Amino acid sequence: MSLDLFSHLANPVERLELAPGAVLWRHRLEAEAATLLAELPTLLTQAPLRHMQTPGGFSMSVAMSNCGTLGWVTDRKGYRYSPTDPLDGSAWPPMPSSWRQAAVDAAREAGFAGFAPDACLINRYAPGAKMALHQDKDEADLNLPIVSFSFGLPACFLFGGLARGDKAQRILLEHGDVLVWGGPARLRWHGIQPIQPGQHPLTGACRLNLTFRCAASRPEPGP
Ligand code: MD3
Ligand code: FE
Repeated sequence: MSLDLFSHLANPVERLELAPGAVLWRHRLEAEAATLLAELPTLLTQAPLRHMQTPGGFSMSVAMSNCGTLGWVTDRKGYRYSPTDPLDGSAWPPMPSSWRQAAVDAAREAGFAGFAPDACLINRYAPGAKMALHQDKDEADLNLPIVSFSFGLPACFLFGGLARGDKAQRILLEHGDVLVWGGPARLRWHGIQPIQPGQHPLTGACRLNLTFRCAASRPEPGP
């Protein structure tokens, strides 16, 4: 007879270099996930999830909100960062310090010391929701990295190249996974395939993704 003393522990954290500038840690936030996600209800009471309109007039299948001093928004006028929530003109709720710290730690370990996110986009995927292949280039300084946390239902992430038509790799993103994209990987095309139905003990029938960005340009150091 063998005694299982370890099955209650999180899966081991595995670090993968997907490409120059792109690091994936599988299961990195598993143990911390419940604590991090406990911040969500308050944030989403202040700034509810909503399906934004694309400039072309389509409703996004991913429901979104933001926290931090800037938030990513889209409507018929285009994609941009806004200091206020277009639903009511109020400031976005502050970024929880536990979220910021977890993102800053991951960025530093990926080689991006001094990452100072001012924006966190909250993406909620119900089954069937997807994100078409795109580049993230609405931020003022495209040399700065983006950090992403995945929670809940798994997703098939499409990781393309620097040209739209480059062949994309498929990468499974699971609960607690952390990605950092910077340097030569920062402008790679990427997307999320439709989420499959399922239930997760912490998120229920959805996937949550948090992306931490430095959206504003930072002043040059003075003389
Ligand atoms: C690769 N979100 O919000 S996160 C997005 O899972 C976005 O919700 C996806 O793409 C999601 O813009 C993917 C991983 C990610 C985030 C930013 C990137 C990958 C990236 C920026 C450049 C290259
Ligand atoms: Fe993106």
